Amino acid sequence: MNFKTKSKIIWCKGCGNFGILTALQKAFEQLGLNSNQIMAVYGIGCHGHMANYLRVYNFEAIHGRTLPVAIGAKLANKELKVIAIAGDGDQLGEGGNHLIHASRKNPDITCLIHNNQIYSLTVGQASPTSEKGMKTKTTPQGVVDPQLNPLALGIASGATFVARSFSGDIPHLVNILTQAINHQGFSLVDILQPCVSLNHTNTFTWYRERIYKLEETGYLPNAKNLAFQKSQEWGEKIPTGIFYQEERLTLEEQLLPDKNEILAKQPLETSIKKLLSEFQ
Ligand SMILES: Cc1ncc(C[n+]2csc(CCOP(=O)(O)OP(=O)(O)O)c2C)c(N)n1
Ligand code: SF4
Repeated sequence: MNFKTKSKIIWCKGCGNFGILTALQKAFEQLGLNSNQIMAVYGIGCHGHMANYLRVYNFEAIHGRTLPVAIGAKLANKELKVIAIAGDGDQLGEGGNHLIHASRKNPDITCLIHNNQIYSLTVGQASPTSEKGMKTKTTPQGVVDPQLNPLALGIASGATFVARSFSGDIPHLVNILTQAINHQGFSLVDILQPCVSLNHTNTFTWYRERIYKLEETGYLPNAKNLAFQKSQEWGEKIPTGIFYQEERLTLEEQLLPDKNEILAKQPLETSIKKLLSEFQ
């Protein structure tokens, strides 16, 4: 199945988003999925341009609100694979609250954070993951706040699959994405995505000098306390891989236990006109 569209890609040359697009398309192929089985919901940002490049059902939500829309879509049609595609500003700033509650509720959806550690579409303001001391348009004297840690937040809030990968390592990213999409429950993937135009600190080289793979160290992602501890590692060495995974009932399994009950396929028993008249 071909997941490419004919749209002209307008990301900057060398942008880390290219690797994520390629890896996602490969992951869908490896999982044997068709375009009409997948729904992607985007925030607003450079990452959101992917809505034009990925041939699946696409919905561009408003800034920070990918997850409520994605959860609604999954509840309406649980046969769909639903992927929320967000930026670090989008998901950890404006949409931070939604990440906590999606992790807690465990809907069977996947959330990808294109983490370029800056607000890119609006050309370079500090985001919640910008490095301390980094000079940006909103922090001319350097960021003073500590970085927000998406993995630690996901683990602490109850996410049942928490992983990190790098857009410069496509085989690793494909592997993590296939496992995240296959996971039954809320899967959170923090993707280190260099923004070559606006973030001159966290470059491809910077990451390559620091990244190592948890799976090559004998690490097992089944202990929450250890996962939380590992998620704190950042700086000289940056771990990637699956930090934590557990099985827990999903939101849909609890709210819609009948496997055959697909809300979107039920006959509409009410008159929309009558319903709307109640709000006039
Ligand atoms: C509620 C709201 N606040 C602010 C904006 C303006 N805005 C649009 S995109 C963006 C930054 C996007 O940064 P990020 O989410 O990190 O995505 P990136 O562009 O880096 O992919 C901002 C602040 C908006 N559209 N809506
Ligand atoms: S500004 Fe940064 S994130 Fe946006 S397209 Fe260019 S390199 Fe990519």
